[in-house]
Amino acid sequence: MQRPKHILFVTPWIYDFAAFDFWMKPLGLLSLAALFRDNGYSVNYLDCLMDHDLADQAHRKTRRTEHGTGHFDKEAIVKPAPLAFFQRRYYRYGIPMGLFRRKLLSIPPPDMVLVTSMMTYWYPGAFEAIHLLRASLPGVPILLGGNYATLCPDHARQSGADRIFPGPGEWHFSEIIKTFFNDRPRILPDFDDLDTYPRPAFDLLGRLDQVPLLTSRGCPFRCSYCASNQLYPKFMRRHPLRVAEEIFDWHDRFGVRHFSIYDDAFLVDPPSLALPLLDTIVQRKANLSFHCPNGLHLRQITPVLSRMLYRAGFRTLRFGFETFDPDRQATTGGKVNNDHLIAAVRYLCEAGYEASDIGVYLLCGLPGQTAEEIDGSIRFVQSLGAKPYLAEYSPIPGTALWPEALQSSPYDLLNEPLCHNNTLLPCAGDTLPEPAYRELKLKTRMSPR
Ligand code: B12
Ligand code: SF4
Repeated sequence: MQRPKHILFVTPWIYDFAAFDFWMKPLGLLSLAALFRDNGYSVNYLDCLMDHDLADQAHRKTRRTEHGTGHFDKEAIVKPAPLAFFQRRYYRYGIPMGLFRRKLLSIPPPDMVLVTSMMTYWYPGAFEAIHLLRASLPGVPILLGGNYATLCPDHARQSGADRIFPGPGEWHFSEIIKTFFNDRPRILPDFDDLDTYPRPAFDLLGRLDQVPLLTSRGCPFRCSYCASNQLYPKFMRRHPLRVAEEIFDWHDRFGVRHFSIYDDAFLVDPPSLALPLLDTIVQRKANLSFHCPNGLHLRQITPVLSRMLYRAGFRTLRFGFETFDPDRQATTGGKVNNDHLIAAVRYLCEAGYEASDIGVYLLCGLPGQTAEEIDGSIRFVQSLGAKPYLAEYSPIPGTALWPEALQSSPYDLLNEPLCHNNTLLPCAGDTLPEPAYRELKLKTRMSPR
């Protein structure tokens, strides 16, 4: 009998001015690993961001929280030429190069490597990983996918990968194994039914401090600054009971107590997903904690939903509010208005949350946005006792706001994804000068009145 083909999955380093592990795990890449494994392939995982091997952690300088966040190890590096002008240090976040090479040698030689990518402006990490893999594994096909490959496919063709695969990897699975191994799939999900997709192979990470959940793909809204619809044109959800089964399975088999929610639209239409799911979690009395680093929708918050979120253990709440300016709320997609925020804070507090537990994302640096607008939004959030967080705008190719982003930015957004980096505030013009931005950032840290 033929030995099963070995497939290696790689999460690259992050090259950036700042990066923090805010419940970050390679959910998409490990979903593909699960699909390969279900089809009889043997799979391995190499994480450039973190060493998951407990026996090999002596080099680590950074600590992690017990709920699954923490700093990455990092090394200061020379800025790439397009960012040389920017007065901040630039880092490679993740494990040392030497450890990467050692780990690569310690696993069975792969027959194929799949590299993922997340932010468009993190591509140097993917390029570096591909370069090193190519040098160590001559002749082995290296494939690149993920958000960068989906949003900047032409640029990604310079990565050195043999092929790039934009969009959900599941859609390409048959083609990949046919092209490279002349194989045919034994098991394929029904692409229109998320309940048939395999669960991400997080077991490959070893000890699990937290597990991210994806109960849906896409979003029914169409906000002008957001990539959700390009990445997942159709809004699809899982059955709440399948999600509950997944949660309790991670808990029962791996002792996981902390979960993060990666959905773009977790709370949309609560009776069809959130309410039955929360109800099942409450019934189990399993003492779990849930964290929502990716913003939740405010307009769905009702007294009932607030109580259920509280009782089910939703501890880290972040909502996408973006601005208190009604005109901008309307022109960017109309997902929320000020009354939604006022009502949500009231209901959540009545349910048991402290107002300061309620994190509210505010977009900062949109084309034409003024410091006064952002200041007003911060004050509005603080006047309710909630906690504002600035989300610096990263322009994304293909979004409705992209043409305006190109016009407003002094940088070459079109040809150089490094310039999408939100730290640059690439589309903030004279209406948001750097000192004003720094002052606003400080204001978000002041205690609410
Ligand atoms: C969860 C999330 C986060 C998490 C972290 C997640 C993580 N794993 O690292 C948190 C909350 C921390 C986060 C933070 C930010 N995020 Co974010 N995030 C997301 C989100 C919602 C989901 C990502 C995800 O896991 N998707 C689900 C899985 C299934 O998809 P996937 O990983 O892409 O994998 C699939 C395919 O890509 C493909 N695939 C993947 N790899 C490979 C490899 C091969 C070989 C193949 C064939 C296929 C393939 O197949 C997979 C399965 O279908 C996306 C939006 C989205 N819907 O994707 C935004 C998104 C990526 N984030 C974005 C932004 C702007 C940010 C922030 C900058 C926000 C801010 N202003 O502060 C920060 C930056 C963080 C930092 N500097 O450290 C933007 C991207 C911007 C850009 N220019 O690239 C996105 C697209 C959201 C948006 N509004 O448009 N984010
Ligand atoms: S509601 Fe959120 S996820 Fe949906 S399109 Fe708007 S910003 Fe994107």
